Amino acid sequence: MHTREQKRVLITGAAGQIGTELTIALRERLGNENVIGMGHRTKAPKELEEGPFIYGDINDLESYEKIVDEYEIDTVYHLAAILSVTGEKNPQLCYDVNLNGLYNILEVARKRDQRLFCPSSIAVFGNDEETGEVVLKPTTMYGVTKVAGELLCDYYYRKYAVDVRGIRYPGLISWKTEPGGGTTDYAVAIYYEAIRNKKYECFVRADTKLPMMYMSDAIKGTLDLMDAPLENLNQHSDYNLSSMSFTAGELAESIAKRIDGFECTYVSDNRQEIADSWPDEIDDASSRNDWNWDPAYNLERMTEDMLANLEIKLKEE
Ligand code: NAD
Ligand code: AKB
Repeated sequence: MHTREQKRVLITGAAGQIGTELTIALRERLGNENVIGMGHRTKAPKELEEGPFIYGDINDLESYEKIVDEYEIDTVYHLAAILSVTGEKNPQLCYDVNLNGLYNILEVARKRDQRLFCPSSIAVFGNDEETGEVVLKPTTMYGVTKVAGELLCDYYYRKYAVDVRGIRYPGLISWKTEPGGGTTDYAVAIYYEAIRNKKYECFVRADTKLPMMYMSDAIKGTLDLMDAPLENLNQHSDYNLSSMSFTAGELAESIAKRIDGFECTYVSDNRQEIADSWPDEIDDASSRNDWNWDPAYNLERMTEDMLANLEIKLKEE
């Protein structure tokens, strides 16, 4: 079975950190009118005004089905979710959106033979209490929903042949749309504060090391996985993806090299515990082997690009 062409695409969570940039990238490929952004409560970003942008709730099955049928959607990039920090504040909402919402997306895809992209996260991992090894035993509700979501997606592939694919993204760093509700958000906020105030108070310790990735690599990975021939894939919803790992202290140093007088201080809060439960590196050999994953950015290249783009963006605000 080969990979089917995408003609009419829906992106849930289109106003979010990844959704904004993925919508732009897909519109460049398929044409503005063929890529429908779906927001929930967040206002549509200016960059998405060129094409259709509608509002919907993935937990409202009937209205979601209407949207999919009205626009004759054949592929869904399902980015709507509740992230780790918000998930710990409201575990019930996190479960509802990340699992009941995903179930709706999968059921609609099964009945209409749609292709799906459903991302996961490094949050699926946790440390085994006895051995200290990194295992699929997350301690956050977000992580629990992400592991269960991967299993649910793989079930739909095996049982119903729904072509659903997914990546375990690391913490994503970008300048177009600010992240919110995540543990890795400090790695974006630090750039904004470095430019605005030359100082940042980081909510994890300086030695906290996590896998991270620049948004343009994440978008490239997403498109490459969706383009890959189905027969090349040995996994479906749980591809590890990595490009760089650094400590909060190393991130601050890479900024201080470029912004004279920048100072970062560190005051851990409850987000430290979440960060400590995640691995500091992940092995992405299967993505490299199965669909030629090859990231372009390291920490220094990313910092150059982030600062250059944010300087312009913040001047215009
Ligand atoms: P985001 O929080 O920026 O955007 C998610 C969007 O989902 C929000 O705009 C929100 O309005 C929408 N949403 C929430 N509830 C909804 C509902 N009931 N119906 C419809 N929409 C709803 O998230 P993001 O960072 O762009 O993440 C997108 C996906 O990538 C998620 O699955 C997330 O778990 C995954 N991911 C993100 C990162 C990262 O660093 N950004 C890392 C790993 C995995
Ligand atoms: C979060 O911190 O919750 C996300 C993620 C790594 O999944 N950025």
